[in-house]
Amino acid sequence: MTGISLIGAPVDSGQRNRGCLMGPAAYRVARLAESLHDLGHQVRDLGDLVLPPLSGATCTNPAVDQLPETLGWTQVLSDSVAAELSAGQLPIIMGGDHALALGSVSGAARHAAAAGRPLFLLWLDAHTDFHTPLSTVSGNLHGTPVAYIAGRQDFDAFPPFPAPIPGERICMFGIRSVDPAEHAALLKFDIAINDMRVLDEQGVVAPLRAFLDKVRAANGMLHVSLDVDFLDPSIAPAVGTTVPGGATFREAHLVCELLHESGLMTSLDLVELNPFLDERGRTAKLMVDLVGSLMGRKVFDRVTRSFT
Ligand code: B3U
Ligand code: MN
Ligand code: MN
Repeated sequence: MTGISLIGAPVDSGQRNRGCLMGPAAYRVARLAESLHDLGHQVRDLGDLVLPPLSGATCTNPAVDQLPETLGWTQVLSDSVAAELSAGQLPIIMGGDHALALGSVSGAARHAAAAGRPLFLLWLDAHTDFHTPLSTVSGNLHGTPVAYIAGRQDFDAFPPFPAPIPGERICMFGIRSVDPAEHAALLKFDIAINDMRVLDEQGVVAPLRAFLDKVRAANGMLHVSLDVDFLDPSIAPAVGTTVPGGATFREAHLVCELLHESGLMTSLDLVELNPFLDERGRTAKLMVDLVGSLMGRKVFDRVTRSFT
């Protein structure tokens, strides 16, 4: 039994396809809390976070969109995630676009530093989200959290990231869209980038086990950030930035089941669900199912047969 805190984060400031702000409501309609409760967990829904009064912050890159809003979300998310972790809870952040990870991982990093434990990051995404506010071409800040978390420069408007996570503690899965500026910067970091080529050749088990072994050996905390576009758009259409060739239903469930068996995950983001783009709630339902696998549900009950 785990104490789970559901944190609604109606963040829509990290990109320009409006609709992610409906994500927390969609997770509630898809019965996320009830499904976790049915798995035997104690669940508290803390409701939705509220954007604090906005600053007048600006950025020298004129493309950057909605910086004050994203700064506000970063602050409230960081505080909320740090508080829940300190209370011994497992926070699940119901997004909201991926800009929310600027705050959620910052909160997890603050807590891990206070607890004297190293924080690891598992990034399940089609994208590396490794832009800085100065390198982004789209100006969409949902493309920047990993750069912030890894301690890259040029986040002047943001609070300094508490205890940046070294590249060796970051692992990505599902990658299939990387911009040239991100690519150049990633070469300077030792991040495990398991792109779709790696998954096609090796499957998810070996690379994921290798990463989880490192987390366990270091007695680390593990933040998992699950972007809907990690999944193939044919099974998860409700996302603004679909990229073909994503994780299948079985691959995604297997990742979640392995994570559950490891017992290592200490916080979780659910990001980029845009219910406005969904088909009869199927993406929201799939995400709820995946969280079920993450928290102990087996898709198939294994049947042991005896042939003697
Ligand atoms: N790298 C591109 C595209 C992108 C990043 N994250 C998402 N899309 N979801 C950018 O705009 O930074
Ligand atoms: Mn993302
Ligand atoms: Mn993405």
